[in-house]
Amino acid sequence: MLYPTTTPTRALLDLSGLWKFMIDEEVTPIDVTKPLPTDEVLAVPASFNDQTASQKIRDHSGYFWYETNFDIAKPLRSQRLVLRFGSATHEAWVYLNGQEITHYKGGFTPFEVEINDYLQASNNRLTVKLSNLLDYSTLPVGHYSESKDENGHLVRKVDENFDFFNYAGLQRPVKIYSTPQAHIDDITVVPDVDLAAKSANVHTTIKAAGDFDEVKVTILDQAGKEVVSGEGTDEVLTISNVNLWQPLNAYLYTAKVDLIKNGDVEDTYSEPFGVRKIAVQNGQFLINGEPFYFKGFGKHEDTYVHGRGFNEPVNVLDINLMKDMGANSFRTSHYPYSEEMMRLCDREGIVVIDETTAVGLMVTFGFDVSMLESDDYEDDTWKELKTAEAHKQVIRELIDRDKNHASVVMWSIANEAATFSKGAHDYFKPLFDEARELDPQKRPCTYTSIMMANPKTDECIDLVDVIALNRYYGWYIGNGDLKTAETSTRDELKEYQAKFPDKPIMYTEYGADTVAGLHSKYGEPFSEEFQEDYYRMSSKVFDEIPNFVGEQLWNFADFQTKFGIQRVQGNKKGIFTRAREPKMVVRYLKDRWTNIPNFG
Ligand code: GCB
Repeated sequence: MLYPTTTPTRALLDLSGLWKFMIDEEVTPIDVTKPLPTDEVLAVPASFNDQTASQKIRDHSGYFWYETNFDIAKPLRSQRLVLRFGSATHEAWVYLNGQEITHYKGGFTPFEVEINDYLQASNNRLTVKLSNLLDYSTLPVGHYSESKDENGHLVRKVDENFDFFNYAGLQRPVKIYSTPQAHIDDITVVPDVDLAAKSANVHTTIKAAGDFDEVKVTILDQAGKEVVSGEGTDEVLTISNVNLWQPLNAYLYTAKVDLIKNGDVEDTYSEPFGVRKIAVQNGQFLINGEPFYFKGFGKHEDTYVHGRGFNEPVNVLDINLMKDMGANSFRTSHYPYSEEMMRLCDREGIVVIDETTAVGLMVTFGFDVSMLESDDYEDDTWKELKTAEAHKQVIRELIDRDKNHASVVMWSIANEAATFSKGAHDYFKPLFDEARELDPQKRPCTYTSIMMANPKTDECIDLVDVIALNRYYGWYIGNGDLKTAETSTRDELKEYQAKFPDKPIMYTEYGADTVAGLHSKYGEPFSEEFQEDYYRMSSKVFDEIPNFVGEQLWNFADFQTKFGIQRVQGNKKGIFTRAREPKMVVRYLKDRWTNIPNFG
């Protein structure tokens, strides 16, 4: 699926703006042949939750409705018209002028539908029913329950099995784009770099539909100058003296694809791409043949008022803050981020670990590692969860969407699943096989592992190319005791290193909740001093481990979560506040990271 843009043959309409909105009380059925019975309006794209003053709306679990009206200018109506949702969280039923035109489940990847057959000459009514329900068959995983209120009405409840607020709605842009009847459907670009010869063979595969005679592919350099061209839907084009896409020094080529009929260009689309080589070898993560060191973050799409909604100025600011600190990378914890963010990372040279929505795959939780070390340890996770189908689907959709991005260097198949529990290997093996099969660029794959999954207990380490650890010594374990934390961090990393000498190891989470402005001359937990001491301790150990290839801390910024006794209006492990004000530790990390080269 191509990202929707204008081209000389394609128009684009953006349906952003105010839409009608209502939650569904499930008392009176909604008649989709009539306008929605509500005067409430909300902005799209954004989560619905934080846009009203109503707690009932904010905390609603169940179904809810959006509606807008639009017109299509007459000259466009002879074109093929496609309605495209950047995402709809978590399930959507779409109606145009009272008819259901598509249904989609999976809250963080795009979907689209042709609308010509359902259009009216004017005042088209687009109605979307959504659900934010999650259960043991969905990703992310939620505990779902039902009860009755005092009037006997059904009350649905989702208890998130993860540590971020279950924001939902039309969180990403909704657009209509036109194409000619003969059109390009998809473009796959796989650069194969010969570093010694400074050249690249670029394999382009084009999917097209309709009536056309030929396909022409032209590769343009960053200045828009033609480098090489060829004909056919399956082509290898060679770029000599190639400019590589490098971390923080991006260079983007463009594959311009023309669909030709009787000598005329029927459809044209330009796909940006970077040329770079990723490999994992001898305990190192190589980008363009050199050992890369990840410096950066686990993040969230989470901002005031927008919730999880697309917020481009904040995306730009976040990348600028990262670059200012000498960071070079982040992980899209814990779901695919907007396509706009991925395109921004391509341009800025930010390295991305691209994660699926697989979070919460653990039905029992505790940090008692000793019981896991017995050979017959078993919990109910892999019996109770029915997520395999949803997991396959999100892997397929994520790779399909992000396959051409130079910024994406690794897939994260899951976050903190019960990989220590019997049945985990049988669950994950087919998913890793699927990802490796589907990715045309054959990137490395990993999952981020929870503390209970250690070198002794983790059943799935053979599946990963890079060992990615989420660790909280000194926070969740031995809170405040950084001396013991230092020993535990060192001992465990050394054990991994000894047991898996060929696998690179990195931290994909480590951090401490820190209340901005709270100071302690004793360096107590939650103070800004403790956060800095915690990171200084961690850094010291990282620098001792030879196969250690990176540090991505938790979290870039404070973010909203469900209520809980460990959460004071959300998770406070940000090194920036939710408003992107720096906490004290930013100065220390900036100093550290600007002195660690990206390579070496
Ligand atoms: C984790 C999770 C992350 C949480 C974090 C925390 O291990 O992966 O989603 O927010 O811990 O702060 O507890």
